[in-house]
Amino acid sequence: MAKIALITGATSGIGKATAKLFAKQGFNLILCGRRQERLEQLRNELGRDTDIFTLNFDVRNREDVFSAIESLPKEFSEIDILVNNAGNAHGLDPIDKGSPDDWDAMLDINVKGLLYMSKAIIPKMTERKSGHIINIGSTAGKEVYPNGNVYCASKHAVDAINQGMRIDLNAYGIRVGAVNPGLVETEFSDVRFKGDSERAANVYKGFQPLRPEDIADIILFVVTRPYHVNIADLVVMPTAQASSTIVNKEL
Ligand code: NDP
Ligand code: 8X3
Repeated sequence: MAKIALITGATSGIGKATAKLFAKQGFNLILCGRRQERLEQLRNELGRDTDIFTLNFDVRNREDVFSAIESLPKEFSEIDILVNNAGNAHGLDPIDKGSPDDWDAMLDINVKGLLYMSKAIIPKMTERKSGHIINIGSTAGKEVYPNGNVYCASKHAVDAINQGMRIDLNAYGIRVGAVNPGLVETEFSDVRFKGDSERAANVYKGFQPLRPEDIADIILFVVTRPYHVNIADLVVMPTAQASSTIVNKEL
């Protein structure tokens, strides 16, 4: 029987590339995001290869998260793989100049949204003693860079939650691991810089960043290992990147 994977943030970037790759591999998919038009496009496109169910909700809204998961039809209700990917950065300001609205957004989406999704889905995994959770962290969850303060804090929280989940779900045989990318060219910087596309494009200028498909490949690798192999924590950067602040533009 085909495995069922739920991907948050499937309407763009890493989540979308993962949805496309998973569909090709025959996973049945529950695709989540707020942009309904994009969800419909994906359902039409990927529905040719596999069974797709879409859910439109904001991960910040706890009630909406739970009712979305409860609304799943029976054939999609036993989720084998949860890819906790929805997330973003808002702003890149020193701590004294940062906007509390930006801080709320990052902590509510990247941390609390991930927790709500996990809380809504894990009980059925523990009941079945089966499941695999992939948390999308970041190099920003491994080191802090100038002006990254709260985004880095949110991804450090994902790092801690990933470890905590692995410990607490170990008794149930549920696999938990994180994939932590460096610079990937997606809509990430457009969102961070609030639609300033020139500033966003500059982030990836002068070197070859990762593509969302590179991360999708890695997520597929993680979920297709034999059951006794759990990739617990994986960091991946463009070859040009050595750390959050060191990027070689001479390559
Ligand atoms: P994108 O902006 O391209 O995609 C973000 C996705 O998250 C979209 O599908 C968006 O869908 C969804 N999303 C955002 N906010 C919400 C919300 N409140 N509720 C529901 N869904 C939401 O960025 P990436 O693909 O780059 O980001 C994916 C993940 O990868 C994030 O967790 C990010 O932090 C992480 N990451 C990204 C890196 C990069 O350099 N790009 C590097 C390291 C980690 P919609 O707007 O339709 O809701
Ligand atoms: C995204 C990586 O360095 O652009 O998580 O903030 S970075």
